[in-house]
Amino acid sequence: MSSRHCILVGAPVDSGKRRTGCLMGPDAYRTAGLAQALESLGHTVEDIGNVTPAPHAPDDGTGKLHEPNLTRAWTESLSEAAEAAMARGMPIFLGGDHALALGTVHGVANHAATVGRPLFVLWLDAHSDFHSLESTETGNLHGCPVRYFTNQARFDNFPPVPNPVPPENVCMIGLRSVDTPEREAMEQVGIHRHDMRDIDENGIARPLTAFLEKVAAQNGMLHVSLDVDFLDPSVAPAVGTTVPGGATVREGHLVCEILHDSGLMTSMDLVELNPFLDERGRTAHLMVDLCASAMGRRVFDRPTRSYNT
Ligand code: NNH
Ligand code: MN
Ligand code: MN
Ligand code: MN
Repeated sequence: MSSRHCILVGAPVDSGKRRTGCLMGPDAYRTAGLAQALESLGHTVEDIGNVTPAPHAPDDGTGKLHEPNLTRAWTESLSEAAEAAMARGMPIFLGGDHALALGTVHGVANHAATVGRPLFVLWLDAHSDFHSLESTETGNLHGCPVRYFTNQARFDNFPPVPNPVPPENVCMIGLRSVDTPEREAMEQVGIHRHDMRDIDENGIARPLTAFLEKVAAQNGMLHVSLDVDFLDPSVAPAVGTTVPGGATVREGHLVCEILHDSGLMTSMDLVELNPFLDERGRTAHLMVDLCASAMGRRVFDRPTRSYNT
C-alpha cells in the first residue's frame, strides 16, 4: 500500500485499572523504535508527544469505579486529539491501558461522521471489554470501552456519544475471558465475536477476511485496537491481565499482514503494554513489529487481493 502520514499520539492512560505501569507504554514504544520502523517502510512519521487529561476533579477513592473522573478527563482530551489527528493522517495511539479507547474511538467516530463514512472497529483482545458502569465487577474502566462507543448503556458523567459505532460494525478476535454480564449483553447485539476456539477450528484469516470484506463493501473506515493480551502471555508477558491460550506470534503477524494488504485501516491503538512487567523489552518490540506488519513490512509481495467485491 502507498505511504501514509503516521501521527504517533502518546496516550499514557493508567486509570483504567488498579495495577499501574501502562503510563510508561508510549516511551517504551519510542524506545523500541516504532518511528524508525515506520519510516523504514516509507511512511512519514510525526510524534506529537503525549496527550494530557482535561481538567478534572480529583477522584476521592470512594465508590465502585476506579478513577472515573480521571478516566473521563482522558476520554475528553483523547477524543479531541483523535479527531484532530484523523483530519491530518493516520493516528497510532501509544497506550496506555484500554480505557484510552473510550476517547480514541469516540474521536475517530466523530471524524468518520464528518467525512460521511461508516466506522468499523477490529478489537484484538482476550477480553470483550463490553461492561457497563453497572455490570463491571472490578470497577476497572478498561473493561468498558466497547459498551461505551457502541452506546449500548448509559455512561453517566462521560461525554455523550453522538456518533456511536453500530455493534454490527465491531469484530472481536481472540476472546477467551468474557464475564457473564458481558456475554449476556453481547448476545443481544450483532457484534462479530470470535473466541480462541473459533480460531483453532477455522484459522484466524477467515473471520478477519470476512469482516474486511464487509468494511470494504461499505467504503468504511477501520479502527484497529490491539490489546497486548490478545497475544499469548508466553510471547507477550508485559501485561497485567494475562490469559493463557492466546494468539501466537504468527497469528498476530498474519492479522496485521492481511490488514495491510486490505488497505482499509485508518487508525490504530496499541494498548495495555506495561513495561514494568516486560522481559528486556520483548513485548514492546513484538508490538512494534506487529504494527510494522500492519503498515507494510513483509518478506515477499503477494498478488493483491481485492476486498471490493
Ligand atoms: N473483564 C474484566 C474487567 O472488567 C477484565 C478486563 N481486562 C482487560 N481487558 N484487560 O482487555 O475487569
Ligand atoms: Mn489507578
Ligand atoms: Mn482490552
Ligand atoms: Mn484484554
